[in-house]
Amino acid sequence: MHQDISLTVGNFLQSQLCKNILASFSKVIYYRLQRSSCSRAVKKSKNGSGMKTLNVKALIYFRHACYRKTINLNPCYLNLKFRLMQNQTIIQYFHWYYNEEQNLWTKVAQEAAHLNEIGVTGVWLPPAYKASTGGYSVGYDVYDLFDLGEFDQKGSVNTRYGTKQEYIDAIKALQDQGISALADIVFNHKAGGDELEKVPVRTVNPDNRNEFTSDVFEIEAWTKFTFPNRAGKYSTFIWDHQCFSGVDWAEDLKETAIYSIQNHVGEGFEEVPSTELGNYDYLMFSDIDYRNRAVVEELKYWGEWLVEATNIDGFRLDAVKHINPDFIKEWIDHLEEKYQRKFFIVAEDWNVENTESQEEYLRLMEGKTQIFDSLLHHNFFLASKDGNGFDMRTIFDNTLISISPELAVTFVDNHDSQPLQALESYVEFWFRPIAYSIILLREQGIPCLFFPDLYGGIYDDKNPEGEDTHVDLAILPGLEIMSKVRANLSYGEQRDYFDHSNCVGWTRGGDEEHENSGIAVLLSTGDEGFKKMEVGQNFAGKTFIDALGHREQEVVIDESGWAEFHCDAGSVSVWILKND
Ligand SMILES: [Ca+2]
Ligand SMILES: [Ca+2]
Repeated sequence: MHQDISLTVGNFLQSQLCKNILASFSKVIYYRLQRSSCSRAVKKSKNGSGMKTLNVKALIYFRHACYRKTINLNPCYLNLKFRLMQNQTIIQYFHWYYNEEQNLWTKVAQEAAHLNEIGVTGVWLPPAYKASTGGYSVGYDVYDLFDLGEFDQKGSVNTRYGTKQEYIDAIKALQDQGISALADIVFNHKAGGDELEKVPVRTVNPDNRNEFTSDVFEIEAWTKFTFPNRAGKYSTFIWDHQCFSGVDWAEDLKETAIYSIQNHVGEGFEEVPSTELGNYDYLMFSDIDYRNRAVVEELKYWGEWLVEATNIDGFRLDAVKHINPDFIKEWIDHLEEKYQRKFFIVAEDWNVENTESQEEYLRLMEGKTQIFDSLLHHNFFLASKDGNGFDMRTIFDNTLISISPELAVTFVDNHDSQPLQALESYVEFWFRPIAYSIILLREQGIPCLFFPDLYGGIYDDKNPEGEDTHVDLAILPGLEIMSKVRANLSYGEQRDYFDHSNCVGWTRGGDEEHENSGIAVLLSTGDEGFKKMEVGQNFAGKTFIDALGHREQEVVIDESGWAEFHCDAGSVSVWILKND
């Protein structure tokens, strides 16, 4: 694995190997490369020497050339060695109502080999630290970031998902399968303070948080966090009202309002990406104030602690539109600098209106994070409701993937959009295979599967009208097949046939590195469909079959590389080379 090769950096940048790495490397790095002096060499490498063997030494040369730094070998690169040639696929490994008997950390460890088998390369795990509602919490009401299920706080040692050791074991089990583990990071707020403090506040207009509606007065608020049962282990930092920019509950007055905390770093809210409601710094609980340098330093230290305690590979950042973006950048830079490695980072910047705010966030972040494409999810939702009334030629209109495919993480649904949750906009079942074919089998974007589509989910909760409601999310047929097709066959030139309002398709021409690669996808939101599409002349005379098994016929590619492909009504067919 450590054998030397006689490639200079210059030779390396000209090689096919370099091109292959770029094709499947973190898209963030590619984004940065496009702006660097390497870009010309990289473009030229398309006509390179055709090397096929990957090795670690070459990767180090490569990184050295990109960053002009000495880079130490670490397990991250070893993982890459096996991952370079494969499309990336993430799974959100939980949903709001995860209620299986087995705790989640144990389940994911047990499932790691299966996830690898179906082509998953990254697993987004839910918030792992103790929340204010202890063992019941989904995890977003974070109480103590240093308690990963280790201390008897908030009613239990374990979190809803297990203990610290089970979390560490789960991450290790994933990494043993070459899968990256992503931690869910909640930096907007803290909940469940240990002690009351007298806090000087001013109320603001809830619809325009820039507008004060009172003079300064004192309330009693739960803004002091001392973590008595952790007793200073890992960190002695005590949080108080100097660390927060707002709260919404006055204990002494028993009153809810948006209280802007008047602390030593400022009297109003921080500037954050979202200007909804005038200023959307305040979302819930005790809102963290990043103008306080002690807070910034504590959370940078916590990041180091987390990386070293868990060996995590990357992060999903919660609610970034409510958080000071300078802090996020500083935090990422700090960890990448300290550990001399890239973390895979995807930010939640929920928006279903327009691309402008997401473009603005990418600009602010300078390409340091990927973003979930909530706009594409929204289009899926609308299309699933409209049936054949939706013009599938417009499915990518007003989406992140259409303007910044390198940085888009695509998904069909998540824990907020699932039935009975806050942003409920669940894509209807009939359309889900179509939506998954679009995120899994095209070149653009890194797709994120949703746990219930793979495992199902059965739960009860109140609907918005307050009525008891039973939900049964079925396992999605064909999802594992499409995920495997993505991992193994969906490579090469993409040809698009988005030329009909209900029936659209595309092909991938295959490449040399992936045996039998090359596919054709045809979907219809209306009647049974057919379309002539080109897969490439190298397939002339070859037979294709529907991997999903909806269509029983075989399709033979003509001598010019074209064929007529078919799909059922309201369905998708994924055509792959028939194995003789
Ligand atoms: Ca905030
Ligand atoms: Ca804040």
